[in-house]
Amino acid sequence: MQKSQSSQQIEFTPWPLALAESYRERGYWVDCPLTDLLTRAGNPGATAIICGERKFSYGELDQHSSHLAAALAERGLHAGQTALVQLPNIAEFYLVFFALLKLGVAPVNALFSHQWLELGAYAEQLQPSLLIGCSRHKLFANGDFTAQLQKKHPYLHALVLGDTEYTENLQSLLPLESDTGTLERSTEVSPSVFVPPSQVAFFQLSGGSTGTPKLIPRTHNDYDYSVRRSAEICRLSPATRYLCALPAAHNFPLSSPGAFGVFSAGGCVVLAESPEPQHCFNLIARHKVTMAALVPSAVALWLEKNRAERNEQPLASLQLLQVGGANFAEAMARRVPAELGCQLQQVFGMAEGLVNYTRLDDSDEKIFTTQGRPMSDADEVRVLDERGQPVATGETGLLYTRGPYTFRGYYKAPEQNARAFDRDGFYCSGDLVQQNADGYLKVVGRVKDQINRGGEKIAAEEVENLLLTHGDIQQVALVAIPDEGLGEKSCACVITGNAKLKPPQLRRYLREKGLAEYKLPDRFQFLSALPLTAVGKTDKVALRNMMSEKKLQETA
Ligand code: AMP
Ligand code: DBH
Repeated sequence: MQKSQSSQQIEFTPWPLALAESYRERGYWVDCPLTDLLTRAGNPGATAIICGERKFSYGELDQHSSHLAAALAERGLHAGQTALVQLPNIAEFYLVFFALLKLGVAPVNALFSHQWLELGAYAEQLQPSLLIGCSRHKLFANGDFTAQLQKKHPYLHALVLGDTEYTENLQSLLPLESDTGTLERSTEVSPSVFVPPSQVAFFQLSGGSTGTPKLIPRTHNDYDYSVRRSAEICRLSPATRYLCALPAAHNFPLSSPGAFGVFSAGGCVVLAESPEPQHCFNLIARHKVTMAALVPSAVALWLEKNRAERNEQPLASLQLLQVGGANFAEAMARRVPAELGCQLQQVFGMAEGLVNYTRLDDSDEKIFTTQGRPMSDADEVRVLDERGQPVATGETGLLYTRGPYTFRGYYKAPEQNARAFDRDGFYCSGDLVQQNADGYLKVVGRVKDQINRGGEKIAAEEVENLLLTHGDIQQVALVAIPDEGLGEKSCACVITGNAKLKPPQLRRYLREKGLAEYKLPDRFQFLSALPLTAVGKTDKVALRNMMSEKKLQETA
């Protein structure tokens, strides 16, 4: 029986009709699928990706992704389904991404640092039909995790890529399970499915502030606009050589303007395994990289390394360094052009939508002291006090926003959505900002219960809930403590009746629960009571102050 169109569409909260129409009329939404990024620049022979010793042209990326899409279709995958993908910074990340988009299967791209707790939570929410992992990750080093997921989700197809020559692996993995020989595959096929560009293309990950990680549906139209506009602001061209050193799945290196922006302009993405300075400096020199994106903690490492290598010029080709994801100190911002010899751009963005940039022709003052202004004229920003009233220009308030690429609701999370959006559909990011008269924003703090560990976001509640399942823990609060390298680290304040309880035991406990390593508390502090607010809730502000004043001693 033919499935109806609506049953093939993935659920999401749409923009109100009138707004959607105005976004189209004003040219923000152009109703093109994101897969058009591969052909938009019109030069199939140009190199799109450099990954180690391998290069992929636009034509190859287009063709390989079509083959993969066709092969997956032969396996029974079809539009309207979802996929759970976890790949490191390798070309196959994009190849798989585009294959799934061509098929109309919406992926969530888990970060490579995620473990089974995160992946399991995404699978629970999405009920995916396909799992793609890589044996470089310990979860996929043997078949246990896959088998475990398949037990819960019996219709889950799984592809695990080996550790070398991934593309060949992808090809060889494609035959149906029952097949012994190779699969006959047309080289021309692109599965002819039609997912309207107003619909969900994929899911972005929220840094979160709740117990379970939340998923952000992103449509073709909204994401494509954010990519096009970002590429324009950053003046990308076919000559752009972009170093992707942050995790490829993250919204910043994916779309601000990130790899997708580079594809839209016909430039080249050079993949780095990590932001480690020596590795990146080698890649910059070897491939004449013109642009890179980093979090502040990585900038500090680059500056240090660059100082140590005084006489060499490893960064000679680098014209623009984008910095975002976490608070960036003005003093360090000033050092970027002075010491690395390239222009700085500050980026304040979120996987939920709104992205702010300092512009390339802004004054030094703006570039060093602000986190930029919204990329789009259609971005609506309100800075409100706790009663929902606008604050005066330049005063601190909560950031609320809506616009043509800011989502309207987390996936299947009505309670969370009721709290995260106001009556006018403005999303409250939980950031405390100041907006000056010409619209530039400074991020001065946050009210969401989150720790920003060098750009990696930790929802306090998620870690607290897990620790509370430990029989010896009566109460717990996770708070941020200042850290020179990362900006913030996490400290778990614990109340226990067991005087023998030690941090290594608790870390082991969390690891066994399948929690990502970066979410494990950096410190544990055993207390006899937690400070309370007037209404009896844990007073995290007081606790944070206590913890940062105290010379913390780990009872390891
Ligand atoms: P996420 O929800 O994981 O996409 O993280 C987005 C959050 O990262 C924002 O709401 C901010 O709290 C933080 N963030 C991103 N960029 C910056 C920046 N340039 N300065 C300070 N905080 C930032
Ligand atoms: O931190 C972020 O999430 C972020 C930072 C810069 C982001 O999503 C972005 C740019 O798009």
